Amino acid sequence: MTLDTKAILALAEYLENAELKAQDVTMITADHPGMDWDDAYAIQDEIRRRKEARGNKTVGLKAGLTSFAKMKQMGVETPVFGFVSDYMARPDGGEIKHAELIHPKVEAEICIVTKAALKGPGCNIAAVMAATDFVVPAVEVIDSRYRDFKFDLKSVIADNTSASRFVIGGRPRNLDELDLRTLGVVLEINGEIKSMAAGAAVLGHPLAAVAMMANHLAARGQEIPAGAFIMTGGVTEAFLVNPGDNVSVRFQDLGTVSMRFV
Ligand code: OOG
Ligand code: MG
Repeated sequence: MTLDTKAILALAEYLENAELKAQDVTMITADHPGMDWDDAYAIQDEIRRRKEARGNKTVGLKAGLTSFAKMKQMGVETPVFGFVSDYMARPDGGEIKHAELIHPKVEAEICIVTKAALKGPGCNIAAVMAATDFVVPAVEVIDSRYRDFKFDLKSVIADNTSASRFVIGGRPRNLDELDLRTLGVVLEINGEIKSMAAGAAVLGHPLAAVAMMANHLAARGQEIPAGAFIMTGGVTEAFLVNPGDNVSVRFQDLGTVSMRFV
């Protein structure tokens, strides 16, 4: 840690206000070039504490920057971890108010719900398979609070990995009915195919993102609890959306997730 408690609290407030008011801000590393990974996650933890103190429930954990497409798009090489809150959820087929957000982008995600806790270090794909209750598809709406959606890793971690909205849809399936590596995903906006990918785009296997998350949490004295909803990260690159856009993502064997921006 290089930042004191006062700075952590102030930066959490700065970033959370930017989210809640939908106003972009400058990257925090510009003013705090020496901040480290622990500082970044401490700021994110404080944002989570603020939301929970206000009565918002933390309803899921997310991995981000786990696919090669996303790492390339954002110019980074390391996955990041964050959380989603109850108020971020929107129904499948529903509307998302664009004006509540800054510059939202959509991305397709393969998600799981756990039936047992996962504790690192040493967590691997097999352990994640054993702890997976079911697989469910989602679309994540990310909305970096940073100007022009430009950030470095520490800034985006502090900003809760751009978490903003998410839509769970399709149909849940058991893991033994699926091959998550070859599972195809087609993302369409207004009926036009924007991107296609397979699950293996996420770290070779989407469950590798969950193992990585368990090991990341272990280093911080935490674990993934049973019953946790976990998003493994965008399979394709993310796409900017505008008011009026219809987004529909088809997941092989898992159905479709759709939403409209108004
Ligand atoms: C960071 C969050 C990335 C994903 O699935 O890759 C993310 C960002 O790109 O703004 O959620
Ligand atoms: Mg994501």
